Amino acid sequence: MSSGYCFSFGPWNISEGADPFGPTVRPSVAFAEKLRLYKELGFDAVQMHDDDAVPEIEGKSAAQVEKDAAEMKRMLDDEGLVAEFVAPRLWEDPRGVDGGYTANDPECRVWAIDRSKRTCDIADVLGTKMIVLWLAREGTYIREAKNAIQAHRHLLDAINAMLAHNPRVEIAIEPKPNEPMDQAYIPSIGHAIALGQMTDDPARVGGLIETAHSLLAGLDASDDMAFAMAAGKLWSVHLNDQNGLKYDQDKSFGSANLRAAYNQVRVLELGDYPQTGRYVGLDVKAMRTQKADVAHKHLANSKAVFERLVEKVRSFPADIEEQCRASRDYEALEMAVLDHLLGK
Ligand code: GLO
Ligand code: MG
Repeated sequence: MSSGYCFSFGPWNISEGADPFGPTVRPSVAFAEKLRLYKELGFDAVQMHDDDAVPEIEGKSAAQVEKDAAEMKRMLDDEGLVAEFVAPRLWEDPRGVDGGYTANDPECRVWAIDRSKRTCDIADVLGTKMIVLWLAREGTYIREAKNAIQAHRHLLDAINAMLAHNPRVEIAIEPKPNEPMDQAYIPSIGHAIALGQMTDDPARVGGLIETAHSLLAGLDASDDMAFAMAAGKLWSVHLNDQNGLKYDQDKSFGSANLRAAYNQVRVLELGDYPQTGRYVGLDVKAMRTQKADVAHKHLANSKAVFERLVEKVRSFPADIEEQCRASRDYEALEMAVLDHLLGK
């Protein structure tokens, strides 16, 4: 049975396995080879950073950027793939060291906005409207480092500049409370949607919710998704999992907390997410221990778990839910959910 959902992942989800404590453990997989894997693993769309689409973007003129993006579009077409979104990768450039949009150095802020405008140009060429803003270094290690009120206004200026530069793009903010920063400025979907409402064109600003990011903020990812859906602002998801409050683990979907995964799928079903035409994105990492020839299993596994949970949600007895709610017997409802998940 087809679940009706369409899936995406990012090329960085097939990685060499480096971590802050050790070097790479697997050889690099060429970009073209990664693209070839998409369909094989059952995926239709590619999440992209601007410099995934146009490598070494910084040395290139606007015309060259568009030319290279057109070449990337041809590569995607040849594989029968589409770009889900493009995201400006500000956090790897030296000028983004103190955040790009919120850097104290005005020259860095100008650079960040210019680079983001190029990202919008690339999205046009790749045929997607969506820009994702993961605000990696837009925050502080110590509060005294920035004027936080001004910093939020700088974020608004940057988003407004992108909206004005390209009237077609829509911006999905991907909130995350910490890492790499001690404190990020837009730590939750509530902040993201509120910031969107403060922009010049609120209809063109929404959100992307990543499971691990909600958990790191001490929030429930399914309720975060519900909040965004109630506002018509859930424009993508990054499903994964997280074992407690530690570094951002990007574990396979459902691998740490199957019940929480079930509830994320349930809320997407309640909100008729497939009807919105939006993708179910995965943002998952292979374990560092994984050998090169099997370092993509986390993607297929996450998708398989998602699809099996769709079946679980769809086959949950609605009458039992209704009765338990009517009699306010949530112990019985909980047991019914556990029975269902355990296969009784
Ligand atoms: C990191 C983020 C990152 C973004 C990606 C797209 O914690 O989840 O993977 O999703 O860079 O902007
Ligand atoms: Mg993500």
